[in-house]
Formats: sequence, C-alpha cells, structure tokens
Amino acid sequence: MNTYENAKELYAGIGVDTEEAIRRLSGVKISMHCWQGDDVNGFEGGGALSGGIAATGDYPGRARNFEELTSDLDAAFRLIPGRHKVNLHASYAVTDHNVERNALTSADFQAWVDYAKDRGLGLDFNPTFFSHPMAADSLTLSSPDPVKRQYWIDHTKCCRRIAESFGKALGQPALDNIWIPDGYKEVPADRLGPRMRLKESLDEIFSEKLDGTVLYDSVESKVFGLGLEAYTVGSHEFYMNYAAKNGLLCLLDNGHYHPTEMVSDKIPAMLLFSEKMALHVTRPMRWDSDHVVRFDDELREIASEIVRCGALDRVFIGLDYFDASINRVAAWVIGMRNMEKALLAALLTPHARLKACQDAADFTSMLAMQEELKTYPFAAVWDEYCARMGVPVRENWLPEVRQYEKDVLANR
Ligand code: RNT
Ligand code: ZN
Repeated sequence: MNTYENAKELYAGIGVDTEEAIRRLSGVKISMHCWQGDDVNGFEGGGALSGGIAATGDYPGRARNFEELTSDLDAAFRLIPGRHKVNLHASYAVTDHNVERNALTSADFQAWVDYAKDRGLGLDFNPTFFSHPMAADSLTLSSPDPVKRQYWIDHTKCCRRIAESFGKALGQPALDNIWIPDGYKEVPADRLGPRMRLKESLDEIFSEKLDGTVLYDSVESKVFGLGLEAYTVGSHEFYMNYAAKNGLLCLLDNGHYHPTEMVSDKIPAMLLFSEKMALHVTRPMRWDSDHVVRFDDELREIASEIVRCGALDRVFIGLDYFDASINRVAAWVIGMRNMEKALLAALLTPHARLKACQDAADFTSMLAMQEELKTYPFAAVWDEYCARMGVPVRENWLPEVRQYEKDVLANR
C-alpha cells in the first residue's frame, strides 16, 4: 500500500474522508499579493515606500515592471497547487504615461485583466494611499486639508469602479480593500476629528452604488504603523462599526492587533454578524513586520476556524507580506503553499468529534485527540494533493526557483 492509501485509511478510521478534503481544497482561491514581487514599489517610478510600512532586505532580482512581475507571478503559480487570484494595488497600473491616482480607469489595468483572463485567475484590488506626495504626511481620507481629502476620495472612487470592472470581465467577484495609513506619531490632541473626517469620506465614497454581485468592499483596520505609533484613525472599533452599519466587509490582517490578540478567535465572532469577511494573512514578528507566512500554530488555527465555521465560501483569504531578504518567488511559493497546507490540515480534522467532546465536557479526550492528530500522516495527503494538481511535491519546487533565478532574475 502506498503512503497515501495508508493515510486515507487512517483518516477514515477517525471519520475523515481525505478525498473530500482534497476536493474541497482544490476549490479554494487564495489572493496572492502582487506586492511581494517588487517590495511594494509599484510601477509609478516614485520614491520610497511610505505609510508606516517597510520591506527590508536587498535580495537581487526585484521585478521592475509589468513584464517582469507577471513573469515572476507565473513562475510562482507553476509551483503552487490550485487556481488562485492576484491581488493588485492601484500603484501597479500599466500605462505609458503617468496617470494621476485620482484619474485611474479600468483601461489602466487592461493588461492585468488580459493577463488574468489568459490564465484563468481572478483579480482583487486596493487603492494605494502611500508612497505619494499627496500622502507625505500619512494623512489621506482623514486629512484636515480638504484638497488632499478630496484627492483621496476621488482615488478610492476610481478604484471601486476598477475593481467592479475586474469582477465583470473575469466573471468572479473582486474584493476592493481600503487600508489607509492615517495616524499620528505623537499622542494627538483630537482623536474624534480625524475619525469624523474618515467617516465622512467613506460615506461619500460608498454613496456610489456599484454592482454588489461582482464587487465586494472591505475596510482594513490597524493598531499602529512605523512613525505613527500613538494613534491610528482607522482602528478596529472604527471599521468594525462602520462595516456593520454599512454592509461592508471587515478585513482582518493578523499583523494588525496586539501580539497576544488572535485573529483566529475573531473569525467566528465576525461570521455571526456578517455574511462575508476578508483576511490578510501575514506573520508579524514583534510588530507588523510582514514576514513570509509559515505553517505555524496561528495559521493553522485561522484555517481551522474558517473550515469549522463552514465558511470557506464566506471568507476572502489574501496574503499580505513583503520580504526583500530572500528570493521573492520563493517567498510567494512558501506562503501560498503554507496557507493551503493549513487549510488541508483543517479539512483533515474531525471537527464534529472534537466539538462533541467539548460539549460533553470531556476535555481529556478533546486534548488527547487534538494532540494525536498532529502526528497523523497529513504530509502524505499534502503530497498527493500536490502531485494530482501537477505541481512539485515536497521541496522539489526549490530547484525550479533556483533555475529561474539563474535564467531570469540574475540578469536583471
Ligand atoms: C499595511 C496593510 C496593508 C498593506 C498592503 C500593501 O499595514 O497591511 O494591507 O500591507 O496594502
Ligand atoms: Zn494588510
């Protein structure tokens, strides 16, 4: 008997159907963030990354334009099982002239739509409120300057229309996520004012009704940013309330909370009150450092909550990290494969059984089983999944990245 058949039998013994797990996993789309490929530079040729976020490292071979970035995305997707989505930022418009961010249209992203269509990928979108002269003070939708505030309102409106056009063109919904850096380094004298202005900006933005069957809008909160340590306008409470009142999705980034606060625990609470929600899966180390996603306990817990809440079709899963210290294609592959591994592990868990232990106050069996499950032959199912999906099994993807590095990245 081969290792997969053996694993299948062992899992069947605890009421888990590995074939069903594989089938369900193959239908999950993860939004792969384009910005890992170029350290969040974008195509505008502007200055340094701003907005309180940072990519550190100077690994050679960063993508510098649409051709290079899509070539790198292709290289990564060849090694990642499944058909996914690409998550774009507005700063990745493909134009031969510099279009102001408050004047962007779907035409500026036609190249991306063609790219996605050609490969059967979906697209998600994000307005870009950083690395721009109008956001030099890290104040955008909450700016006290009416000219700047209007500029960013107009930008956000453009982006919603662009995301809607993605959804229509690709026949699958696009998520448009709003994250703004707005905040203050020093303890502010007025916490209410900026939040009032942000609320007014959002009200104006969402007064435009677009096609809710192809466009989903989310808002992403944060606790603090670099140089913005004292106060964040778009806090968790602000957006959770705003989203609930206005029928928007909350996007939870697991780097955006206090270190012992777990996004996994928030998922079921959010799902009780919203039909859909969104995630930025990342790995914060001591702060929102955006390290490459590892197959660690919290990732597994996040995946478990999505699966045991029966919410694979209610949660938009996107990755959000940017590590410039290692091969960027490998960074994508590692994070995407880990997200899928975590979902597979969750799909291979006898949740009903464990829940029954909990409800019967049999915490002994619950703990014993949870721990024994860790050494079940999960790897054999993962390998089988990769093989069936036509991507390299185990670490065999790495030589392909090395070859690509030699042939392509090294020549940049
Ligand atoms: C920043 C947010 C935001 C960005 C991307 C580039 O802390 O997480 O989502 O990382 O939009
Ligand atoms: Zn994020």
